[in-house]
Amino acid sequence: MTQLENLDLLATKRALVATARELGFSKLGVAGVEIAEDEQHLLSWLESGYHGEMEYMQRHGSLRSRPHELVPGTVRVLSARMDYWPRDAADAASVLGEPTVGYVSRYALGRDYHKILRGALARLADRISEQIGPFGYRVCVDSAPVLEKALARDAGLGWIGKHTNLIARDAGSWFFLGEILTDLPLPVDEPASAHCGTCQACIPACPTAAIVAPYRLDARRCISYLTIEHKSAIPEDLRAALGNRIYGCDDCQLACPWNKFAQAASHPDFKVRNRLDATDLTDLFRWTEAEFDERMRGSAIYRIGYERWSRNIAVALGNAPGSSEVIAALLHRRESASPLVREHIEWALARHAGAAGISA
Ligand code: B12
Ligand code: SF4
Ligand code: SF4
Repeated sequence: MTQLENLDLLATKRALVATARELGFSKLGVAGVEIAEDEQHLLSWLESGYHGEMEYMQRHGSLRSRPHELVPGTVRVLSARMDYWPRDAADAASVLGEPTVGYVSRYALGRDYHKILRGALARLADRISEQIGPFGYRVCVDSAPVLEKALARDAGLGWIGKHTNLIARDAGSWFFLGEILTDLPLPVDEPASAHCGTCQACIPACPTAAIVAPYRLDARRCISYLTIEHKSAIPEDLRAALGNRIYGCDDCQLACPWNKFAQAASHPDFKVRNRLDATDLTDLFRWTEAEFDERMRGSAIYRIGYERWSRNIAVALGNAPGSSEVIAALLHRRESASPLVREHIEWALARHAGAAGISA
């Protein structure tokens, strides 16, 4: 293990910051492990049931706000951000305004960010241990129970906006977060100050009214949750509001004035793959399971599987104008679909039948 008394902690931190930039992160900061106030908000959020079917949120409870209990010996959290806005993607607002085309959230148009960030953070830790010798650490990206936004705020990376995403003054909010939990007592950064001010633009911009109060998200209503995390049927009363959003949702961030300062992704793996930025819903719905597996491998979308993907597209087809192509695409999958997908196909067909004045 590293001999702490011989280690120049400030120089180590400078090396971390510089190496993080070389590895594609736009910023790295250092936070302590105390986030007691955030823990209270987390517990009250869980108590309200806002996590829905995300039972892992309930299961981990306060462990999420105690990195030193998750990895004993942790005294600092290195928090890093990587920008993902895909510069060359079709314009988000135009796709959202075109109901026959599927809208895929900007973060999922390229390769799965988990692997990219985890790989880069592991390389960062390796590079530092080459300089200072072995030290205790664990890399986390999303999957580990860590309250990433609160720790990133304390590391000076940005503030939690009223839509509950982290925002940086010089980068908006289109970035991912990743952390290294460590036993190195590096100098901590100043927490970032908040700059939402009197703005509330994200709250009415949400299609499903999921931001129930500033900083309070009822995930059960959030389209990101409904299309990605929620495994069973999408509640009928929310289906129309999904529009053409088939994987995730960006509306609250698109409404945020700070995103005029957003930075485009520099990592090549965030480039659009499989024309997911603007493909007709009918084409997407005709993919077989084998085509889904082949095209989505390496994408975050692969994790939801063919069934949930098909369920989401069936809802969007129910929200699209009832052209003969849309009806034909729905009918084509009707018999072979799983019970879950079939129920959503029936809903979509019934909507079109209703709109055409024909009894469902
Ligand atoms: C669960 C989860 C979700 C859930 C719940 C979201 C949520 N707000 O919690 C769902 C599936 C809905 C979701 C959606 C999205 N997610 Co998500 N998600 C997570 C995950 C795994 C845990 C988040 C968590 O701990 N939530 C617990 C609740 C309690 O936290 P919170 O709502 O943020 O509440 C905090 C504050 O708002 C405040 N607070 C709460 N109540 C109150 C009340 C008052 C009065 C006050 C003052 C404060 C306050 O305290 C809380 C603790 O700090 C993190 C990764 C991680 N390990 O952290 C990614 C993460 C937050 N997600 C991320 C992304 C990109 C998204 C989406 C943009 C994806 C998309 N385009 O579809 C959307 C955004 C939706 C939104 N408006 O937040 C990124 C965010 C990056 C960023 N810039 O902030 C993360 C960090 C993943 C990553 N590694 O990059 N996500
Ligand atoms: S991601 Fe979409 S549904 Fe979720 S809070 Fe933001 S605008 Fe609402
Ligand atoms: S839209 Fe306004 S209120 Fe919402 S997060 Fe952005 S600055 Fe804050």
